[in-house]
Amino acid sequence: MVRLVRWNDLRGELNLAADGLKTRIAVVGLGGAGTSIVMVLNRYLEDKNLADVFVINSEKYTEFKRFYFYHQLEDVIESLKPYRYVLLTAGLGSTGGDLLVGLTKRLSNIKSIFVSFPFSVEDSRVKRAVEQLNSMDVSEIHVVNLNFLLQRMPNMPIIAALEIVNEEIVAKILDEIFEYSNIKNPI
Ligand SMILES: Nc1nc2c(ncn2[C@@H]2O[C@H](COP(=O)(O)OP(=O)(O)OP(=O)(O)O)[C@@H](O)[C@H]2O)c(=O)[nH]1
Ligand SMILES: [Mg+2]
Repeated sequence: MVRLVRWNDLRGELNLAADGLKTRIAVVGLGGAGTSIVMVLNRYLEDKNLADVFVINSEKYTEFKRFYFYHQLEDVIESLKPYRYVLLTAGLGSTGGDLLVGLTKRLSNIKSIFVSFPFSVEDSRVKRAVEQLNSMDVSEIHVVNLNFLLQRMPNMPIIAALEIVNEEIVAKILDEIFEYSNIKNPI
């Protein structure tokens, strides 16, 4: 007996993006925080053909297939133009945040943005983060306020708490990747 399945389910089983084999989603991590976030994302994506991960940073601490230094911004913009959906992630108040804002002004395919808002003690970063948020004209901006960490996990070392935040941001990014791919989130 031949088993007929719904196309969306078959596409999911085969790990295909919505319009065939070509990946149409790019996720870009900018700066130190953005890089840490996409490193977690890479662990979940493995080599599934669901999204292409880009990294833009001043230093390269590990091997990435699509790595760009800050001065290569024009190259990364050209590489991102063909994608249907581009998702950006960074810690605001930083160089990575400035570059993220820059990308929103240069690309018309940015679908959503995932950022963290700095701790109150990071004085100058807070001011810069507010400016960065105010200067973006993107409807889907998801912000994690790092100050809530102090209430939620007051006794946790900061590095461990940030790792949990990064996992939460990645979960949201994965939700969107699956939504755009028309695949039920299996995770
Ligand atoms: N979500 C998240 N936020 C982080 C993490 N590490 C730092 N941050 C926050 O992100 C802000 C920016 O830090 P980085 O991303 O390292 O900054 P950068 O883009 O490398 O740029 P500069 O340090 O300004 O040169 C910090 O001030 C923290 O508020 C992380 O692992 N995850
Ligand atoms: Mg840094």
